[in-house]
Amino acid sequence: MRQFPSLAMEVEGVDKIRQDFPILQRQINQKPLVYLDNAATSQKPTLVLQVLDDYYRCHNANVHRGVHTLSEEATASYEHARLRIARFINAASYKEVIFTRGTTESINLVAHTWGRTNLRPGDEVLITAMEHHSNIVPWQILQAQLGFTLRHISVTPDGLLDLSELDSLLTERTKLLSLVHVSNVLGTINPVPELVAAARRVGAIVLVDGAQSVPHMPVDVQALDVDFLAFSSHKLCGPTGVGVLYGKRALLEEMPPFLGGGDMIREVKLSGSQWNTLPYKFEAGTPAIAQAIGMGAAVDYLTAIGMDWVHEHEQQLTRYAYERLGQIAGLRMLGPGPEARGGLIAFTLGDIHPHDLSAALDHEGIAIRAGHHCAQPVHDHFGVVASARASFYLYNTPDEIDQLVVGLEKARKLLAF
Ligand code: 7TS
Repeated sequence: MRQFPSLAMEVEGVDKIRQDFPILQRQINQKPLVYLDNAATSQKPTLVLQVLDDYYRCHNANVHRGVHTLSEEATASYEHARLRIARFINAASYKEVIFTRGTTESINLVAHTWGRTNLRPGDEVLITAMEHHSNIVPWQILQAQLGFTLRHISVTPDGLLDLSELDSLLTERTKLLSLVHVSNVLGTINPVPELVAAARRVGAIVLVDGAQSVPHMPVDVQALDVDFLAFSSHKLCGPTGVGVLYGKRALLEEMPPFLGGGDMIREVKLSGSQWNTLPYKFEAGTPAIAQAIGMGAAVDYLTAIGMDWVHEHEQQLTRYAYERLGQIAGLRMLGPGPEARGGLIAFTLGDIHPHDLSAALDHEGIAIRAGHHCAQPVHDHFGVVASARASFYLYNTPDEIDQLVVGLEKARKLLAF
């Protein structure tokens, strides 16, 4: 097996980190790429690219089935990735880490298995008004079939969860509280420990959508005491097509399987089947093997940098961006001040359509996201159809924020007032 260059444990600064990401050398429209669309997907370091390449060149085989060297190597790498990811979120056991296609599939898995078994008319599922569609629609689909009640915690004008009505929303009828850790539009970091404590008092379980938190800050499932945590590889420097559902072992043991097929069974007879043990019970068919191994490498990379460092770096960038963007006439930021938010800022600029803004910035080599970011209800709440969003990661710099500000000023003069 080829050896990969070991990661420098000492972070000598963002310049060094930037060298790990080949795509950051690209020119877009004859300008150096300024990549500020990390909430949609992050870029990938050389380490992850090398691991993917090495897997396909040297070890490719199916997992958990072949009694031959390649299959054993592939299985060992796949399971080793699971172990490192379990450690990354401090799961009590690798059995609690299920590979899925990503956050969306993880939430759907819980809806289809735990939800279908445990929810009936009269029960309530509580979400929030700042959810990504992937934590709204699965519950709406299930609600139509099972007839439980879906309620939501509202959002204050500051972009925080309105906890003033929590006592009437979270009651003995509530079976599940399913909420986003960090909003992909408002950036709000929600008070998960406080909400878990409130849910415990009424006997509800808690699912946390960690799509925008796990890549950006230390997340410890045991310290948070969440029942389920969903997150995606592609937002944390890993490949697309894979993600994780963390679940507490006792809950996962009780849940029926999600998809049926190979690998998730212990024994199949034409008269009936028995399910495999955890985590395989929830992994039917050939999994995204290379991607899961790549995700393991991404987690190694982030661990070597240090998640505290990543979070602090983004906090500094966000404080700076908040101040700089606030100086642009007509620019309205959605969500709370920098002290309560993660590394992203969604905004509108006068009457300029966010798509036009994004296209104008692209001329300058700057990538942001424009649209409703798969979170229409929270945009409705703030009376806008769409927003532009700049989102940061470990390789972004204050200089890139300056370039964003210059680009926005230019766009403002070009497109409107
Ligand atoms: N939850 C949150 C909070 C998200 O931000 C996203 C993706 C998802 C769930 C779904 O993740 P997936 O990997 O299953 O697609 N958010 C975004 C975004 O803000 N722009 O593009 C994707």
